[in-house]
Amino acid sequence: MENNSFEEIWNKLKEFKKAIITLHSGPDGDSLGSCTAMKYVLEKYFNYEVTLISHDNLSETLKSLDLSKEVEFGKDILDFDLNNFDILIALDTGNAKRLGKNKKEINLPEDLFVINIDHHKTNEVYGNLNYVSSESSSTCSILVDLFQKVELDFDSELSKRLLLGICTDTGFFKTVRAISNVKKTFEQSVFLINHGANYVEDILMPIGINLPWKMKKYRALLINNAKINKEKRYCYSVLSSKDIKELNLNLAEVREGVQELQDIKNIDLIWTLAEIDNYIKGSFRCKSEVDVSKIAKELGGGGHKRAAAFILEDMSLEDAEKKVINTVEKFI
Ligand SMILES: [Mn+2]
Repeated sequence: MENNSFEEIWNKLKEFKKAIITLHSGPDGDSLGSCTAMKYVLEKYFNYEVTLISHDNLSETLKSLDLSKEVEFGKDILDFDLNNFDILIALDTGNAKRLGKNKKEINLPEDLFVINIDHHKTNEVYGNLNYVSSESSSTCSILVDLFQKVELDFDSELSKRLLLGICTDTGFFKTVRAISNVKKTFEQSVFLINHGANYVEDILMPIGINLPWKMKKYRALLINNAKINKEKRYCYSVLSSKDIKELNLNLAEVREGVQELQDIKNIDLIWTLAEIDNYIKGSFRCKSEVDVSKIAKELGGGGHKRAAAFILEDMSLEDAEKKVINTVEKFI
């Protein structure tokens, strides 16, 4: 399906006044960066009234940013009467069921206008206007393109918010996913720094090199629990709900773990399985040409070619482990 143009999206945004925006489930830096950047622009240029919510908490690290104070936590979009809003802006959310709380089903009111901007390859194109670019490093990167296209004046606050998403979604310029777009990722970062974002003070010090001890322990546990198949070049690690409760990790923090395994020599494909209350969250990363969004899709999830995720329900951790190995081996 064709994308709508940036002009169409921008002109549509001008028509409205009252928006609801939610971070996606288990929100990350790109979700926080893109949602707060969009809020900032709508308020500053179009006098919008923006309700910005997140059902799930951020990681301890992201929560410590001042930016997080703009978000009302613990609220889902379905806790609101959506008829009270002109527009829902979905950012960094490939599937409408991941808007806010992870849901089994979602039926949005038919007269609620939806704009969907995202970089997940498996985006289900559920908006009235859609812009999906799986080549982009992050949703923040797409917003840089959009705001440049309409010749917006980038100030330091906007630049900082957008740089947050680019840095975190590329794992600080390390994620293999960004290789197709390395030059653009760096160019956009320099552009944002030239427009007032302070990489060291705003991003690197508070997030890049500021991990809570529990996150380091989580990473150590992932390594200790890891199983490696040298011949098939994959590695995975499984965490029980007991492990996760002992470390006091929320969903956003659990989602950050998989990157710990992605730099192992002679391993192409990695995944983690984490038991969270009544479901199992799985995350893939890949360095080879295997498209993990396809594997995740077969397991009921989705994502990017080199980074994808899924949820398994009504299954023991042991059964989930077998099911994922069987599915992976069909693709490699
Ligand atoms: Mn993203």
